[in-house]
Amino acid sequence: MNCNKYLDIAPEVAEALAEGKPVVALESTIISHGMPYPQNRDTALKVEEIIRSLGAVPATIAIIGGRLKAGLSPDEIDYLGRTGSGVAKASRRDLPVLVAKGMDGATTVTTTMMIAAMAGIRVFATGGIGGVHRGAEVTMDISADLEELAETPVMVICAGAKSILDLGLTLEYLETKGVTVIGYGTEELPAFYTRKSGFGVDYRLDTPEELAKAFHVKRELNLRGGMLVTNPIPEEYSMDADTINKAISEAVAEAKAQGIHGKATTPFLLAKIKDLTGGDSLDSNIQLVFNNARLAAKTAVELSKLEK
Ligand code: PSU
Ligand code: MN
Repeated sequence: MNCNKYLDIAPEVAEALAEGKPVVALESTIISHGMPYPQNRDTALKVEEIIRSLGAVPATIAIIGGRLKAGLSPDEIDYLGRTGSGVAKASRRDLPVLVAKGMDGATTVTTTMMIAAMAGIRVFATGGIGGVHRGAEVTMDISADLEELAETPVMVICAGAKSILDLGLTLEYLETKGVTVIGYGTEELPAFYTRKSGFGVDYRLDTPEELAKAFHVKRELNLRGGMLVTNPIPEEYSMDADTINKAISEAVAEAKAQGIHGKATTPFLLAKIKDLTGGDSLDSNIQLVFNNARLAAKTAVELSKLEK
């Protein structure tokens, strides 16, 4: 466990880390900007329950009153859910000012990885990551998440990336940066709402033990950076590819027409897709987060055996 004067580690999380017990980090932008209230709060609380039921300790991460928090109370989770996009979406570049001014921030994959690493947490479960946006060859819109994966030693377990992104360019970028992309039980990169994307991953691994071992070896080799595990949405919750791809194309066209750019792009697209698909995409989204939380908890349990 590490110390930093701006970091507050919740007592339950601090105790687990001190004893080498498994801990799973969770992000908060998915709560504030990724889902509507109250489903966002209920999902976040249920994810914590799932992680506990599998023998790990959850640490939901956010910035509250300028403090970097590893581990939130149910009230803090409710506050982020209720306030929604009224809370700043905090990426790496936002941290200094939010902390200096004592503000609140919802952490993206980037800042959740940063704060997890500061606390000594190695496994992180989320829904989807940011990546290279469609049209990035003109807009240069490339998520800071990819740089963080290249630098910060945290395993990120997600359901792949939505095709609001250019998945091919996202994989090229990760390859350049030396980030291993693993498919859990699959050779194909999952596309969040669907199990298939048409793009291959670097390696297929089939058990939490194998995931833990690969990450452990990476650490022992002193290789910097994280690892990306892509876990396909369970078949019964996956969406029809044509339906979702049509909604995504419409959302991307609408964002372009309205001149949406910068940090607003991803939340705009997520909200638009949810509107266009009714409740379906939200249900799928919730289920894939549960699925990732289960895999992350099992992997954290295996990793704690290797890193005792
Ligand atoms: N993709 C999703 N759901 C999300 C996000 C991305 O399917 O909630 C959020 C995550 O917090 C991710 C962030 O780190 O959006 C990426 O934002 P940007 O593209 O602005 O880097
Ligand atoms: Mn961006």
